[in-house]
Amino acid sequence: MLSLRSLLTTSICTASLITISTSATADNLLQNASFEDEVNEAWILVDAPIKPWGDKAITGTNAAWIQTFQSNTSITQTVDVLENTSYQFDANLLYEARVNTITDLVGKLFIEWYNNDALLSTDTSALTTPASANVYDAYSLVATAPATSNAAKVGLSFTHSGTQVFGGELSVFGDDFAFDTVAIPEPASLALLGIAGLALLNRRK
Ligand SMILES: [Ca+2]
Repeated sequence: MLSLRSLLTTSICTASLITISTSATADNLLQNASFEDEVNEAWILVDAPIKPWGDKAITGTNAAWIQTFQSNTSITQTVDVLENTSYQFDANLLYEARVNTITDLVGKLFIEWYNNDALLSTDTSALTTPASANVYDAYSLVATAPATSNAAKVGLSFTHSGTQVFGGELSVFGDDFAFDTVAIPEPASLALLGIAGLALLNRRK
């Protein structure tokens, strides 16, 4: 049976997570985020064509077919950003069941921060092959735009040494990407929430 303290701690943690997850605004800065427009040029696609894969789309009929059996695939889009502002990149990815193993496959989400055309820094998050194939999983990367940045190249890539031949290898599908500002609670706010919880706990004793 849960003690009051552990129950309250759980509640506080849950409240914190809800605060974080709902603080993003509803604006998606990415164009053609669900890949429904096949000729939209917002995305730069390298061996990752947009196709009407009806059974692979989360919404609509199109998804990006990321041909990970090729040696170097990527999907990127460049958007305007504000310096010293935090952003969250979300990508929904479906890994097909592997027939042939791709050794040394390296996947990552990344955000490259630019001041005009000058690269300032890059944030990355490694993509690991999920336990279950043929179902979508959500992957996220949260990072803060450095000072003077005014643009971000947002996307993902898969690379490997390139020894596979076509047919039977792993592909990854992507749909419903998002990139938007996100408010990260400051440590002081979280501490206040914890103090409020402890005060409530003491009152209940
Ligand atoms: Ca779609």
